[in-house]
Amino acid sequence: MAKNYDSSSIKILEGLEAVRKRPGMYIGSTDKRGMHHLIWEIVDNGMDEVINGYGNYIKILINKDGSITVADNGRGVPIGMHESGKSTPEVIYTVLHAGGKFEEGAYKVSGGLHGVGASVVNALSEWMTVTIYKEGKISQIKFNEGGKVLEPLKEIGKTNKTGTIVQFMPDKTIFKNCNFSFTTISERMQQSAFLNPNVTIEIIDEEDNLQAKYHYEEGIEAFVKYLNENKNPIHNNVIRFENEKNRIGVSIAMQYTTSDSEIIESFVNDVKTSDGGSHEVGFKSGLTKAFNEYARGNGIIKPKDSLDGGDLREGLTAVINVRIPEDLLQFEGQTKGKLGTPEAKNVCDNIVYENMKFFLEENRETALSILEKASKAKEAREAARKAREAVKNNSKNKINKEKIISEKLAKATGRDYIHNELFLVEGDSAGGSAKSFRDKEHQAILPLRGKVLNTEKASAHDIESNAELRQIEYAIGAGLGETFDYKESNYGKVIIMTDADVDGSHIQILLITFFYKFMRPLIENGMLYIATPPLYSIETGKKGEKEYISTSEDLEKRRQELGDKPYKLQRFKGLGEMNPDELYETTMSPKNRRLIRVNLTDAALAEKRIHVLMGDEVAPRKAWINENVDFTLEDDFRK
Ligand code: 1YM
Repeated sequence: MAKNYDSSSIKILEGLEAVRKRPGMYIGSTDKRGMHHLIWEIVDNGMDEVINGYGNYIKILINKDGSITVADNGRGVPIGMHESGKSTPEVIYTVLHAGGKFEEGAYKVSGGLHGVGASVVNALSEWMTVTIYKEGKISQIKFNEGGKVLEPLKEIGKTNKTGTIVQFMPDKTIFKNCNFSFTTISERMQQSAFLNPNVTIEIIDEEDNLQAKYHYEEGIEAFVKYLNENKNPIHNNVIRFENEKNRIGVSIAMQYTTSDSEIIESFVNDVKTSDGGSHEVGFKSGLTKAFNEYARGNGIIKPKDSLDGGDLREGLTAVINVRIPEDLLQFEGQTKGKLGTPEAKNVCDNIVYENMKFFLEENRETALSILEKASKAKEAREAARKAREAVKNNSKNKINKEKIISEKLAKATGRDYIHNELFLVEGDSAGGSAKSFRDKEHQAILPLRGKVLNTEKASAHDIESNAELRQIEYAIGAGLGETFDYKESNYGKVIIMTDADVDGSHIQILLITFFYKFMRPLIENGMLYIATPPLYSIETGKKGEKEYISTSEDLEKRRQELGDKPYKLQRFKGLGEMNPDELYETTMSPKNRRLIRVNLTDAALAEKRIHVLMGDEVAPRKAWINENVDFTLEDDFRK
């Protein structure tokens, strides 16, 4: 086609060019997360169609060439001419904010980051093809180079089906070194399927031969059962209620277990609110009120006493989905993961209060067992606080603690705790190296001997009787479990430093499990890190000049660059093989090191994953490892 750019198409290209110049403004970032955002944008359009009652099926393919295909069986994107003289699909996929559903006042149900839609995906793709089944015809339009029309909309066949298929190839010049992750996609799609009981979502990874299919008739009730799969419920039926007040719809499913954690997963218009917000606040206050009134009314506590909300939520797993019309919608926080809408608080409070009061009256046995659990939680909390005070005030204990850690721990001398770092080092030999060459003011070293205890099922008592974990607890000095207070930590960063092999990874997982279970606020506040030691060093030409390389891909690249030039390659089988100064320069020095921050984006998933990885059942662990762990690197070491 002869390209004849009129003024409107110049405007369009300028719009798409703006997206390419500052992709972060539209999709958050250009890393792996941003690249997955492209999929969510397209899937959201298909989900909206299903939520509006058209179609019931969404399929996502990770193709062998690295492109993504998303298909639905809805009405199909409109194929008529737009008033601009272009086809409607051309407008939808090239004009920012195009389409009826993006117009102001519209009710965008499953919102993306900014609800910017399909044209942003097109702008950030090498090519995109849209195939539409509608009105007896199969129509197709093709774009390339970030949204330029390659072939305008044309009929390519006949059909009696309806639906939309979008295939796109993310632009590699924008998303460098990114791959799509089957796990990331299927976890998110499973969540969508829980929230939308009508839909079936299938994910197929053609590259790695993986597939998953989600459909939950029971909706969020099935979500709660899924989250509680590895726990022991204290009542059989999931508590479930739904209501609407002041145009705000509230849907809740919850169940108590014997576990001591609290899991609340909340959503607004199907979008996860990771940082909670007014709906969660209302949920909690309504729940606390209902339980306290019931407990007082039935003589379980004295009229003037009250049970603490935190104690009443011990062992609770709840899923909250709130529907709020656009004009009331308000998000807060840097990542917009917190609901601000003030009206949602009272609505949730009222609905939860009324329904829970009714439930408790009708289910006396369940009410009593939850209240008994809450009183136990309260007692345990008070006992722990007293014990902690006692330990603090007991000088003999202090001396004992000192003795336990002084033998192993090389302390930092700096008094500014936030700037101090604790290295947990695999093995005495690497520990020795790290002790001899470090920044003594800010870096403390605690060597660990071999594998630490698997704490998946451990109690605080088990920790106290385990020398290794007790050393970690005392070195950090901020308590354990209930009594842990991250503000009292002796270190601003705790850094796990292990060999880059299978055993090292295992030790990392064991330690992360320990911190997750007993010092979770340390992770929540971004204080836990993993060090990344190099795998190779290369010496070329000048003596003493070494470069360090941390992946086998980088090594291959460097080798090709070097060609015939002579070089000396060293492979580090472990931290212990490095000289102390080498270990410091590559892995510990803030100048050169690369630390991975351990984060908890999703507490419920983290807990499930830790159970899968550290629990008794072998089959789910095997499946997870096969899917997510690439052993080829480690295998190299065994040759
Ligand atoms: C794989 C992605 O985009 N499906 C899809 C999109 C639309 C419709 C149906 C649709 C919507 C409407 C009417 C309407 C879109 N329409 C528009 C626009 N799947 C996918 N399926 N008819 C069909 O909202 O009124 C944008 S997307 F702009 F036409 F409204």
